[in-house]
Amino acid sequence: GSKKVSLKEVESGGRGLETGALVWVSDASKVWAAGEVTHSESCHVIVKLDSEDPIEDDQHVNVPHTGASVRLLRRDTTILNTAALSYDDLTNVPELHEAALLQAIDDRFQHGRIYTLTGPVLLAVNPFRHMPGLYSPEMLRSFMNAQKLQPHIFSIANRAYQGILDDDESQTVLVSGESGAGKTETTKFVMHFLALTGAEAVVSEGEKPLSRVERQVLRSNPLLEAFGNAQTLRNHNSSRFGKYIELQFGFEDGSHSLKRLVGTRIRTYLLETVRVIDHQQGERSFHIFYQILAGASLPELDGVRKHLDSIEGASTFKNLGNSACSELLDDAEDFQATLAAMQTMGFHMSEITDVIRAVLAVLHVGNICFAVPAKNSEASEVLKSEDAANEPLQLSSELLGLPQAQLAEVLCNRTMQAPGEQVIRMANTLQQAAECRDALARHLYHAVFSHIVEKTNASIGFKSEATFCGVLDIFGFEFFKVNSFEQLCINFTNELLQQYFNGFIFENETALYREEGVPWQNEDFPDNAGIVKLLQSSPSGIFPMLDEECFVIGGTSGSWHRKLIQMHQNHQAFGVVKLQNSTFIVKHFAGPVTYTADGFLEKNRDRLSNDLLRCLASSEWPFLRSCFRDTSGTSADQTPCRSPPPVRASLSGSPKAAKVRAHRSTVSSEFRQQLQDLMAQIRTTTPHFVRCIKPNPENRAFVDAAVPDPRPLFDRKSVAEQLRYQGVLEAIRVARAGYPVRYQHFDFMVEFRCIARKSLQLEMEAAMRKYHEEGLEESCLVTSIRAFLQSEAVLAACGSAEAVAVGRTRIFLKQAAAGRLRAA
Ligand code: AOV
Ligand code: MG
Repeated sequence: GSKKVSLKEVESGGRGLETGALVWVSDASKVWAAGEVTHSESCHVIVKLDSEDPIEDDQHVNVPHTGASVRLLRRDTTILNTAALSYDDLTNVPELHEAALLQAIDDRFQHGRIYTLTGPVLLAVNPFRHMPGLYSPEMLRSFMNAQKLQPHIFSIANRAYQGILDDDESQTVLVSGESGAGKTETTKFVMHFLALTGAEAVVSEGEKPLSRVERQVLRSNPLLEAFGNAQTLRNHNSSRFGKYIELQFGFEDGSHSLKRLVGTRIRTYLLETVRVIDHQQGERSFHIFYQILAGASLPELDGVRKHLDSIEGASTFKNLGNSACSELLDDAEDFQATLAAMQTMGFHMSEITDVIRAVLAVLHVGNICFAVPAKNSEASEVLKSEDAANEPLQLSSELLGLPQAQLAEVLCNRTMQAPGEQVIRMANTLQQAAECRDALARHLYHAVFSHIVEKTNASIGFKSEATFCGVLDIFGFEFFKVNSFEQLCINFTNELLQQYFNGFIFENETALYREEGVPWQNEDFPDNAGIVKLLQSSPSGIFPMLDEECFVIGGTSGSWHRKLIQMHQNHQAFGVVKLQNSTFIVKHFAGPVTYTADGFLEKNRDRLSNDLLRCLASSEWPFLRSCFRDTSGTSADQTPCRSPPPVRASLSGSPKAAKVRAHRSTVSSEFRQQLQDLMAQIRTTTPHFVRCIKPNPENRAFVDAAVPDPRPLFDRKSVAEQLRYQGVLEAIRVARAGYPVRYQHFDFMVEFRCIARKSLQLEMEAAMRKYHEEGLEESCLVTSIRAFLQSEAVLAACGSAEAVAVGRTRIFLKQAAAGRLRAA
């Protein structure tokens, strides 16, 4: 069949493609399909597609020069199959574009090479199975103190460690990727390397044991995962919160050469507490619930024995539903690890009991049901259950250390008080009572999670001043069928990180040109500042407007939405969908996302009523009191009461700003403040970027030979999408905007010396031999390359002298010049 193809993209400004040229043709399923030009004429070229199936007829594509939607890119022979394996760093590929990048990662992955470098950025494709030897002690040791950056996560970790050691500068490893791409595993490999390398604990003989801090840091992972991770449709161990871990290093006593872990601080972001209430079919709530149920018979749980014995598995609890078991997880075994981790973190038995008691309370509270009382249809009362021994209200109030009547009262009623007036008591409707109950369960769970994080931080300890390596494991860009407040927060985070990444790539490229001694002016720099501003600038950004609406009397998500449209309808990065009333579009860096405005206000307020707060703070259970003490102020009713954020950022603004925030705090304002602090801190460090990639949407493992599967293991379409929205392609585009084609000196001579006249050719070959065999300096190559470039044939082919620049280690070429040289 023949496709209509535009030649606009091809060899921009060149003479087009010569017969025999190898090309990539844009393709619906493969993204880019390999082909070869078999005819080149004035108005079109004909491309023969490489066929994987030898029996199938050769496919030819007729590509007219104008007016079509299919694209062509030149295909480098060097990027073909096994040759690509030699490219550990893709910046060495002469022509790097989307097709070449995709092909290289694909080929490398098929050969079990899950890591690839593009300059300083590490791409990591998730193999979804154990890779023998890839993270062994020998492997780890081989990266310790190594100078050259290699495509491996240990190499990145080592580089960060060296930065701390040699330059005494703090570092950050920024890990990104979609759900299930491998961010958390990657983070753990980094922590593993950093803990062991400082302890020199990978050398089996004379190995130094891990210190308390090192052990605790490693154990913090299973602990946080038990409380903050859950099985989702995309990942059986999905982190439902973001985290930034600062690993601090200091000289060991008596040593002035080795720095090892001396302290740590974990900060967490946006725990997805709604999961406590509800989850999709096929997903689960947080691991800890199932772990407790699976380990119910353990003596460690004797403190809550009475409340465990009445439970008949997950189905006892409305909020867990039928999501009991997971084929991919062993809850009983994991619970042992959770308990062990808590012990390592210094939790006493009574403290462990407190935590488990609170988790059980969350479950029992979820079981409380309401009914409409006979005499008042606008009110609600707690529904008595038939099983008197297992009354949810009673079990909840016992666990919470509150009188039953008081708990029922604050769920079914609310009080209000205007300044200087009497307290008015109002009945909650059935729905309001249920919302109240759910808010209680969510806030209680959040408090437990915060407590775990705080306790972990307190046990490990944090030095007020020490060089550190931060590791950021935070939700990637998200878009679903329906997108809400959470997605806007997450995508905003990604805009900020992208902005930072763009700046880094730009600086890196500028430095490269400087080092090569090649002048470079690039104004074509991808910039998402406009979108960031649309989201956050005060007072008319999307978030500030949302906050404002939360404090306007009678404000609703609808009124906010109307104001948004009025304010931003002409903004480049903003859009509306016709016929979809409550939606709006934000044109994110990674692509446009349609948000549904419903519920934004409520989610942003997320308040626990003051009545409930006062009630919780009056509990006879000290643990609960301590969780809600700080937030149960008698302040004005408009204070949205959230459980305390895990750890207050150290860099928060002035005390005045903090005070104002306390009064008008919302989820988004608090989160944005946290993010601002985070970015400010990251900016003081040397960054290292890891982009995690999910090879296929089904999480199928690398080489599953036993089961023949027609679906590709490496789904090029979804990988290409990930590369795009993680900014990898954009980074390459920017990097190559000036001179898209680059050759190492030697490779350049290999490729083009045949154009030179005989005598020059011999001269070049002599230089190449000397360079290769005698290890001569690059400069001897440069001399003959300069002579080559000044020869008439070459000058004629390149068009102008500016089309080629000779750098210290590379030759830089404009696209057209490269095309003409190849055709010459
Ligand atoms: P995520 O952190 O990026 O998702 P994970 O790090 O949890 O993803 O990885 C998902 C699963 O992929 C893990 O449970 C492992 O089974 C597997 N995996 C990841 N990296 C590797 C690796 N290098 N080698 C072997 N298996 C690996 V989410 O937290 O859902 O956004 O919210
Ligand atoms: Mg994760």
